[in-house]
Amino acid sequence: MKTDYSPTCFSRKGFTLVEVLVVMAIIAVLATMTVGGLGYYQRKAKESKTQVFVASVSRALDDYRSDEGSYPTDGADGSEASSAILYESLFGDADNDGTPDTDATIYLDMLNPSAKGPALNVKEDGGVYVLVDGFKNPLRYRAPGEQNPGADFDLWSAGPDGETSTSNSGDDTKDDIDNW
Ligand SMILES: [Ca+2]
Ligand SMILES: [Ca+2]
Repeated sequence: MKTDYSPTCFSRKGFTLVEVLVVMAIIAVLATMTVGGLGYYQRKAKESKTQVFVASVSRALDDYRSDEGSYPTDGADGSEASSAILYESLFGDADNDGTPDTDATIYLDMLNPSAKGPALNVKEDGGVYVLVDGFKNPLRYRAPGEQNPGADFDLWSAGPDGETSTSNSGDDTKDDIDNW
């Protein structure tokens, strides 16, 4: 039997320009929503990771003080360089060569820059190992602390915008992730 595919069966041979434009507009809106949503969740994940890391580093600093009698203070001024102090103190790598020094205490195992897999929390920055947040920016450390009333140290991340201020004020600091 022969099926009839004559034009009278399918009176329309294609899409009109308007239909094509409408479909394209819908696809564009959906794509924008998907990409925007993805970016939002990626940022949230990095923020959470940073919060967890700041808490881990805080605990390690308390362990350091228990052993040493005080928090590391040399160079702990809240500048980007202060992130190297954290790495050197908590990974027992005072000469910052990527391996713990002889007889040094490691307070945070996860800081090993030569560990297998991507180094999530340590970055070599200009030949110096520093601790980085979920956005790959150096953590900031200041001891004695100025932000916590009676605090021993201030520890913070510049947050999603990657910008911060050692005075901890201004627009750059609104998204910072800190321990106070
Ligand atoms: Ca070393
Ligand atoms: Ca910020």
